[in-house]
Amino acid sequence: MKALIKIISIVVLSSLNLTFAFYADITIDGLFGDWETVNGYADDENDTFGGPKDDTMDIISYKIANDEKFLYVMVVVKDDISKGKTNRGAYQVIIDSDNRYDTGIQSDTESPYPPHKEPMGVDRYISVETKMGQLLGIGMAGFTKDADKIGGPGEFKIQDAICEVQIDKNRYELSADLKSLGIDIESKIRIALLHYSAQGTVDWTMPAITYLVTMQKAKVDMNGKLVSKWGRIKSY
Ligand SMILES: [Ca+2]
Ligand SMILES: [Ca+2]
Repeated sequence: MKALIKIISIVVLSSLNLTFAFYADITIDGLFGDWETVNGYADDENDTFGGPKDDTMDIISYKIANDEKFLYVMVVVKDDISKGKTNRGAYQVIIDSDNRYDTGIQSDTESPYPPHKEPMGVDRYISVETKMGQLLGIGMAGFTKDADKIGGPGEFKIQDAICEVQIDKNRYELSADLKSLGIDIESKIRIALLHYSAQGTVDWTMPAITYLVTMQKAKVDMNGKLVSKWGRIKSY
């Protein structure tokens, strides 16, 4: 597992500024075999901050995929989520749906987003909520284009969003419908993960990944070399 994570880290480092995409057939059922061929991104281990050490918040790696109707995200954390001791564990996917900094909430101007490079204009977020390690549910919320404050009049719940989540020990997988996310097929979005607990422990992945929502399998634009490399691995 260590070796695998190392390889993933090298790929991520050598591919900064690339746009990744991965059309895949994913079922949200708590089984993770269907994620095997999807690109992985690594996050540092033991890099939570702000509150007491909480390994159920510590992001180790994650994957993003889509089909024609849904965005899929799967995340591996350091320890079993069921061991969580916090009143609120928030496992959030933060999305700049239109890849525009000037719409939604500017992530460098508002808490709870910690300081970071390459900020984004957050338009939607998906939140998986836990209490003392037990799954409470999943929901989606959004910000209007001119929103200026988290929790202000520009924030709204998206009640009819179609979201699903399954947790298996130290990982979870979720889906959310592209329509509610305000995402068009063949468009670029930016995605980051933000985990935080009621105790104030935070981990997140920034700067955000630029992701191309596409119908084409494993399409990676802007750098042909990486495309063919992934293509070969996939077809092997
Ligand atoms: Ca981490
Ligand atoms: Ca935006």
